[in-house]
Amino acid sequence: MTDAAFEIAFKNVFGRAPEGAWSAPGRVNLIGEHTDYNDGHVMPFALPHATRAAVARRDDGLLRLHSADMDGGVVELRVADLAPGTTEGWARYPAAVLWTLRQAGHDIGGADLHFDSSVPVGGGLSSSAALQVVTALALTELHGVTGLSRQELALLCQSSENTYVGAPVGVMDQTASACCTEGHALHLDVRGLVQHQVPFDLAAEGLRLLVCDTRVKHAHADGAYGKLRAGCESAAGTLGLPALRDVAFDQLDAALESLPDERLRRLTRHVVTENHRVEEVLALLRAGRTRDIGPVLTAGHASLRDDFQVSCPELDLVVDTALAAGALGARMTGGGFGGSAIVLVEESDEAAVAAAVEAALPQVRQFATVPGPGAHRLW
Ligand code: GAF
Repeated sequence: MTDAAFEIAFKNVFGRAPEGAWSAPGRVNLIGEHTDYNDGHVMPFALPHATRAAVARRDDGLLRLHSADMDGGVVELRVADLAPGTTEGWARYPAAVLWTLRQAGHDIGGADLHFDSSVPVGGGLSSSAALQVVTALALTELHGVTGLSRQELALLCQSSENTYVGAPVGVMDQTASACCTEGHALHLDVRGLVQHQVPFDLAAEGLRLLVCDTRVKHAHADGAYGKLRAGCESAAGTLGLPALRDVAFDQLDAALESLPDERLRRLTRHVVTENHRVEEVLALLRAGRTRDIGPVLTAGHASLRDDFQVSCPELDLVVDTALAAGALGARMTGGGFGGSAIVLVEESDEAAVAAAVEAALPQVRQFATVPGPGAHRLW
C-alpha cells in the first residue's frame, strides 16, 4: 500500500487526517542467538519488511489503536488506566510502550494510531519489536520528546515488553529495529551497548540470503524462553560470574567442569561458543570473506539444536535440506521453537536451494533479503 493509501486508511478508521507516519522494520539475526540476555554479542540486520504507524494526537486521554492486519476493529483504552496485565492481544505492545514512556516521565497523552505491517507475524522476525519501536518513535517525535537516543528508545521498548507484556526478552530485537542501517549488519555488544555498523553487501559478492519461514508459530511468553534465561543466569551464578559473557572461550572446559548438571553445561557451552561465533563472523566480514561465514552459521545451528535445544523438526529440515542442496551455511534465527531459518547461498544456487527447501517443507514461505533501513519517519 502506498503512503497516500495508508493516509486514507487512517482517515477511514478515525475520520480525520493523521499528523505523520513512521516505519520500523522486523529483523533477521545473522549470528548471536540467546546471547543478548547473557550480556554478550549479537549481529542482526533490519529486514525491508516493516510496520508502519499513521498517528494523530488526542487531547481527551484516549489511546485508540487499529491494525489493518488484525481482526477486532479499533481498540480504545484510557491512558490513565494503562497498567501491566490489563491489555489483551496485539494492542498490549503499543499500550505497553505508551505506559513505559509515561513511567519514564515523558509527558505523552492520548493518540489515534493506525498500523499495517509487512513483517510476517509469528515468523520469528520480530514483528512485535517493530510494533513497539514504531509506536515509540512516532509518539516521542510527535510529542517533541528530545534527548532520547535510538538505543534508549530500544531499551524503553524492551522494558515495556518485560514489565507490561510479561515476556523476559533481551534487547536485541528492539535495538535492531531502532538502530540498524541499510546495507549493514549491526554488531551490538550488549554489555556497554556498544554498536558497530558492519557493511553487509551480499549482492556485490554474488551471494543471497534466503529467509525461510517454517510457519510453525512460537511464543516467548509461554515460559520456555524464561526458563532458558533463568538457566543461563543460574549457570553464571554458580560460576560466580555476573553473566555467561564472562566465561572466556579458552576457559570453557574449566567452566563446564565446575557446573553441577548437564543442562547448565549445555546452556553455557552454547552461549560461550555463540559469542565466539559472533566475533568470528565479525572478523570474516571485516576481512571481506563473506562466503566463509557459512560454516560458522551452520555451527551456530548445531549448537542451538543440540546444546540450547530451541530448534524444532521443521527448522532442522530446512537447514539440512538447504545444506544438502549446496547452501554455504544455514541456521535458525531468532528465539526458536519455530519461526524462520536463514540460508546463505551462491546467487547461482539460489533457485535450486529454494526449490529443494520447498519440496521438503511445502508450507514454507521463502524470500531473499538484504539489510534494509532502521526505523524512520515516512512523512
Ligand atoms: C527473541 C528475543 F526477543 C531476543 O531478545 C533474543 O533473546 C532472541 O530471542 C534470541 O537470540 O527474539
